[in-house]
Amino acid sequence: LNQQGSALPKVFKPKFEDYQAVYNEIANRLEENEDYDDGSYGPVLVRLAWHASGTYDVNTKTGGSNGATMRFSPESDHGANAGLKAARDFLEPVKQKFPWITYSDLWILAGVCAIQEMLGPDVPYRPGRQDKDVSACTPDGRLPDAAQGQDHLRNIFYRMGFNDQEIVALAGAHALGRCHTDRSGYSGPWTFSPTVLTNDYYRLLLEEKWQWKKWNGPKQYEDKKTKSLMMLPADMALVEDKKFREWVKKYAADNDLFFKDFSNVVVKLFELGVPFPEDTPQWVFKRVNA
Ligand code: ZEM
Repeated sequence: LNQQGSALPKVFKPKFEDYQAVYNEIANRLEENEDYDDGSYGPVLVRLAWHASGTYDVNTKTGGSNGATMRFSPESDHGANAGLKAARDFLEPVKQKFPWITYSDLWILAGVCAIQEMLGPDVPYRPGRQDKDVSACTPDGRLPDAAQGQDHLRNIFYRMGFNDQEIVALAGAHALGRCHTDRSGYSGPWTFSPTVLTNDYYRLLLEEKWQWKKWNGPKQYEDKKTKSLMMLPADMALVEDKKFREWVKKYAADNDLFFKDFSNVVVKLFELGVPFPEDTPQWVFKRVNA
């Protein structure tokens, strides 16, 4: 019998180097398919980690990144998760190569890797998430609806345990990636460099003139000058609301402040509802390409 009182062989106890090897594997594959979007799987991996975590409810302590329940229907079929199969499928060979890592830890590690490799701040990481079964799937409607404004954002993010400053800092992730008509129905990127994390999202929100896009799709904004960038109604709420707007201005003016606050709030997001044992180490992974 081993320490757990089980007759099974003692489980492999991975260390920092083992997780760094997983990080390296992901980092080296981010740009393996130049035809995928803007040439990197980074943005969709960040979105997977966010949607795995953002289901958390502080009151019932359900949801969050501890479980990876988006592997299962119905959670995988929730409208908000449309398109995230691309990210889960990208990570499946990584799971096969490193079978000791849980999906829950892998998805968050991939988000951390993507942020760092896309030139974002260091994002400290702790391992220890456990996968749960289908019965732990969260109900639909816990993630934000892009068509709504500030009241909705506050309802959704306060439920996760965030404040106004943290909401604005988190939204800076929209410097990355794009909207897809076959996923959310919306179209286009927020910034001119969707595979590099900067504070451009805030600068563009404040500095560009935004107008309704004339098209048959859902209501979204386009920049008047180039008509090549987009904002969601929920993005625009950050400049319409006085309290949110103060933080947008701060982050637009100071990329270092944005990086510091973004790193802190993303660590908080990625750890929502995770019961780490007392002695869990926290690591910063070494970058591969950045
Ligand atoms: Zn997003 N997000 N998000 N987001 N998001 C999209 C894409 C991405 C909202 C939202 O409705 C949408 C956060 C917050 C919020 C990313 C990260 C984070 C898309 C487009 C929509 C509609 C999906 C598609 O069509 O593929 C709303 C309303 C939010 C409330 C504030 C937070 C917080 C994020 C991380 C910290 C990322 C990286 C993408 C780009 C994904 C990709 O595939 O390129």
